[in-house]
Amino acid sequence: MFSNKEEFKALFLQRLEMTYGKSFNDSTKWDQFHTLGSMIREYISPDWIQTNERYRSTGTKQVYYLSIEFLLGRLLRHNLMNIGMEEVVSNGLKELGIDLDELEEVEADAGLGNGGLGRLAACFLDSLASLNMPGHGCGIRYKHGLFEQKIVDGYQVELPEQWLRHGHVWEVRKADLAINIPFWGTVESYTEKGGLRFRHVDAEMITAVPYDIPVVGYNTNTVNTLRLWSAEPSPYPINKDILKYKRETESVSEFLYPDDTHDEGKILRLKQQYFLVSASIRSIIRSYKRNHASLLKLPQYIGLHINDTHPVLAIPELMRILLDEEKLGWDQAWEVTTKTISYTNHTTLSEALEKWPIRLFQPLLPRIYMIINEINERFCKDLWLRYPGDWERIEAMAIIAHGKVKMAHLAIVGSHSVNGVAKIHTDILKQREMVRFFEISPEKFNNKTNGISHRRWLLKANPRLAALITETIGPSWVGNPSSLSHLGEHLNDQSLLGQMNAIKRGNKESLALKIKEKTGITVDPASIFDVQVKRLHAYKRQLLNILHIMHLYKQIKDDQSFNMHPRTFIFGAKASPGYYYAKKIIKLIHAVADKVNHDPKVNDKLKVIFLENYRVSLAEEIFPATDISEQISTASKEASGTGNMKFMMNGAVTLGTLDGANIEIMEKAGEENIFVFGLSASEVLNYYQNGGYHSREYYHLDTRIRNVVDSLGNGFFPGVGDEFETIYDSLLMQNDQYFVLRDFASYADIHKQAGKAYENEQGWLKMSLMNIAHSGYFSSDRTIREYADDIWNINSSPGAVR
Ligand code: 26Q
Repeated sequence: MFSNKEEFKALFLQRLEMTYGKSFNDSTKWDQFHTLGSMIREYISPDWIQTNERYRSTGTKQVYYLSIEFLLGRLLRHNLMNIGMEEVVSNGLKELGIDLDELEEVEADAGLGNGGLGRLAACFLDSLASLNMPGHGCGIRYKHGLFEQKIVDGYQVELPEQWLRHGHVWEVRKADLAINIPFWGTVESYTEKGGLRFRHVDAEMITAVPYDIPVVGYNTNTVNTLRLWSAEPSPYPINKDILKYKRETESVSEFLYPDDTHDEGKILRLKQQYFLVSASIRSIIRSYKRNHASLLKLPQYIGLHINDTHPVLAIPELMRILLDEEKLGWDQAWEVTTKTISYTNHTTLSEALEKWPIRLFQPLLPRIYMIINEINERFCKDLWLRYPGDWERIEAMAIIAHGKVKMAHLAIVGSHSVNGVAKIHTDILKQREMVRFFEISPEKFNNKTNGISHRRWLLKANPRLAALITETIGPSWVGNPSSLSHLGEHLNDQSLLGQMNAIKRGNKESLALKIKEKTGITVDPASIFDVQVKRLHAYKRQLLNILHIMHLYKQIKDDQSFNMHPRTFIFGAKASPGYYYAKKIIKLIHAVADKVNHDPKVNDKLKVIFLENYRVSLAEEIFPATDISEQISTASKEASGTGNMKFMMNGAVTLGTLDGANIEIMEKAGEENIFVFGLSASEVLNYYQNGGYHSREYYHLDTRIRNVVDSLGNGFFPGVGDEFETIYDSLLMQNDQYFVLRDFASYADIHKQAGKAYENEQGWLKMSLMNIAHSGYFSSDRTIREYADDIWNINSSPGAVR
């Protein structure tokens, strides 16, 4: 391969010309990107082989993280950085007249996820490999990732995303490892050695073809695998029109479902779930059997982790293999299954809890349904022994009830570990949402507060800040992010604070350029960059943010003496295509932006920006340029949040509610280094339980609220008719479910405080520094170590030093 700049250049030129049959001078950016990518992939290959060989020969336990989403983003820069070749390559390319930064932009984001849950899976893969831990990902190779968002006239329009148009340079297709997955058909019983057995017959087969992506650890020779399955027609006879069959088959891995809560109960989604789970587990067991004689020892060597309930069919599928193919008895199979499987819950929103109607489920997956039925009957019998006569409880806890399969119940019953993703979230699971399950198996429940890859979100996304940190406290934080805390010893280092300030300013200038290029609007890098980027959801309360901006606008207009530090409010958010209310909020943000940004009277004080098509690569430019991080969900609703951690690590100060991991951010950073407002989770839950909230009272009593709410419908926005009636109604007619008006005053107050604090530059920089210094806890390395120790029981397994 290559080990220095000259070798790199020579090989690069040779490869480019041989692959594309054109001279370097005629090559496109894309030819260059692809050449470089394939060189890096090959560079990684020997370590990839070695890693697999090491895991096999040492017989170490391996974990498979099953997830319907992996939101990887781009891999070029990340892989270069991890293998330690960024400088060699960047300098080599420069001498050829190529800018690595520009080449990086050619790569399409692998956007195979909706938001937090999918990005968490990607950060976990990075940490597993970087910690030399035997852990791999299993997912679906969607032909189209999350839709591309365009804004037309203030409305969201969705376009199919096209990340595979030029091929994915990191993947390796493994057609020889394809697996056929059966759907539909019936279950036949037969007897064998005197026992009753079952087999699935007359099924329609779909072939799952794996594409492997190497997951390269940072500064190590561990390379794990992300295996993504693609659906293709199988070579089996079929009973229907062949074109119809082809279309139906390929549709299984065509699109990622663009919804991050609502369970629509679509059969294709269920097909995707079984497709992922069955292909993954069959392939895992196939390779396990090459090295082990008995399936009874499976939990000693294999862990299967399910990312939310989406892959919960792993439980009945593993049972099916153990019962029908390996001929184990029920009790043995059940013990192996529950000891192998662990489950993470990511939400307490009831509309997000998956429930599948039996009438859809049973015909599609007849044998799997039978097994779930048996699991349910045995579980209900146990409950009956424990709570004799307590029908209400048994009905509420059953896995199958009222014509539906409850996936969360199956996940809890069929696994040995159930974890929430932040302390408060786990407490809510234990004390409320899953309290009855906690009562019967308290030992299963545990918390694993989320984390983020500090390598992607600080080292890669904010290289200048990373370099300054290294200059200040040495390089150890990269391997051990908790030593970022040493920054705290430099709180009074004027020169450090000054440099931090300059770096933030530089990052804001870059973002300002991007904003100009994308929207045509000029923003002032000296203004406070106040940012809310995340999926659009009522509970995340982008509405509270925009109503408050309307209030500021009115204040600036109405009160000549009103003074505040200039602010640039930045939004980025995709709404699920069918989520009418969320789309109205996007329109509202644009309507306000339109008015504010074109009013010269306020323009030295206020700008509102909506950045289209929020995604990982855009996020990498936003976090480093942010002053204030808006984390304003209705308390109790956001399970954890991970954007909050990315902002913190880049020196933004959180302005938020005591929800999700914000609480832990406050504990780490210190109460004086975060701006907290609003109802607490227990106050919110109390209102839900006992009533007592009347949004109209707040509307009538607070003129600020009345003013902004009225302007939703009184022609305040030129050209907008009864556009925002739904929003108005949600606040006043439907009693404001998410307590927007209840928290408004407190939100406005805390904004005032934050603005004042920003005026004290030294003070602000110190807050910022303290946030960075205490962000090490939120590295996904810490999270993964906790999963490894408490749930998976796996060890670091480093290779020999090269
Ligand atoms: C379910 C059924 C049908 C179609 C789609 C879905 C679906 C898809 C995605 C349901 C939920 C999701 C994603 C949820 C998610 O991202 N949750 C977030 O997980 C983060 C990581 O733990 C947390 O930080 C966030 O608080 C949580 O909202």
